[in-house]
Amino acid sequence: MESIELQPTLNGLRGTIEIPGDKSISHRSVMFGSIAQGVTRVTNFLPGDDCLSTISCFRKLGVTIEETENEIIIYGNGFDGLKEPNDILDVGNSGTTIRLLLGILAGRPFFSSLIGDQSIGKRPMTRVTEPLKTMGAGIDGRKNGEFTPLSIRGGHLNPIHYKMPVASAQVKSALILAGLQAEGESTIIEKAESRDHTERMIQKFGGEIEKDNLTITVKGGQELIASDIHVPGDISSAAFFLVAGAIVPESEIVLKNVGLNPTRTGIIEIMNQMGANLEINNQNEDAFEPAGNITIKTSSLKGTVVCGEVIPRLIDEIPIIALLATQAEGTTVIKDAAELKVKETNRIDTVVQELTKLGASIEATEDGMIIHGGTILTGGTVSSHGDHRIGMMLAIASLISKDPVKLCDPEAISVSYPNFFSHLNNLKM
Ligand code: SPQ
Repeated sequence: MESIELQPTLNGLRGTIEIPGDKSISHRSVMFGSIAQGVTRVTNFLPGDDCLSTISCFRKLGVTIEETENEIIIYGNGFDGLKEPNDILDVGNSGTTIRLLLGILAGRPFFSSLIGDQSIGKRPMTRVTEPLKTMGAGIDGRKNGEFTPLSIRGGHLNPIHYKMPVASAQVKSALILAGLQAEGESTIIEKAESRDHTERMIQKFGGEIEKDNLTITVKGGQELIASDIHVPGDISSAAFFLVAGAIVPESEIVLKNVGLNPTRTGIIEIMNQMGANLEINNQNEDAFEPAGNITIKTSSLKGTVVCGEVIPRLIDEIPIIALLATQAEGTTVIKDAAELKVKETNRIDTVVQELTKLGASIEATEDGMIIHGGTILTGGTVSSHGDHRIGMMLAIASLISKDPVKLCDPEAISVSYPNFFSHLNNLKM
């Protein structure tokens, strides 16, 4: 399917959506299931393309993984159960897969080679490969290991004491996964707090990790024990319907089972700041990963400033926050978000380019964007540029545009939300 024609909605959006499993937690459940001892059963696993790439890589590393209708079953044999792959590990479009996998492979005494799609080929890997090389891993790749294809020969690792130059859960997680295999205790100092699913999962699998503000300490040589995982819904997927409910007149949507880990809830804080009519209920106190239901109703919104420590806690929601801001009264400024330039696309450029095509008043800055609100969006031809989050943001924009929107490359959406369009259509009155 090269393009899809999307019609504006004539009535409000109404109904309930069961939000699909969290992508970050689904990846990690396969990874931890593979390096733990025993059988891990994962329910509500996200069957998006990215998480399927993770399963495929671990199968090539010798792990038996069964996929049934309701669960993923992983037969882990500890770090030592991983075997030298006789095929290239293809991570597809998934930055999380390649960066966390590098952390695991850094401590494995064998050779692996890794590739991904065109977008992965442009994303920086030195942020992970350099500290892993310092620990003792042998890594090479295009442009001195900056880009894929990459090769890695792991082995004995020294612990690392590392002050991270970027706020990135992927870099942090790769170093924690290497640290688990190192001889001694590693310390990683974050630049700002990023999603902590890896830390939570280590504890869930019986391991130990300490956190003191931005400093994380992990001991090497720990044995992890299999644990069943129920993956909460992905707040990054819920974000598209939170914004849809807020900007489409006469709407009321209930989003069920949304992950509410505080390191991911920046979108809720910003929407509240903008005046969204949003309510959280049935929140569970799950120590592993909290979740709850969110009700969103059509809202009267005002512009805001999005910057500082909240940025890593909503980094993937910035494209949809930009759309939200086009419908708020006044100006919204997003800054401190230069990391957007190294996602599946340069998300500052693609958001500004595609929303401008729909008539938004939006400009790019060095580390974010400025959006003048209160604009009526027109229709037109736009593209996801192969980026799932851009594709979903544009599909939500089509709901409030005056004329139809032709969305090119919509299939990218299956990376994180395979049934996005059926969920959207079910809400239309
Ligand atoms: O996996 P990938 O391709 O990097 O996915 C993205 C996304 O939009 O789904 C980023 F493009 O999410 C990252 C997120 O931006 C997932 C992630 C994780 O699971 O650890 C962490 C964030 O990336 P980073 O570089 O800030 O660590």
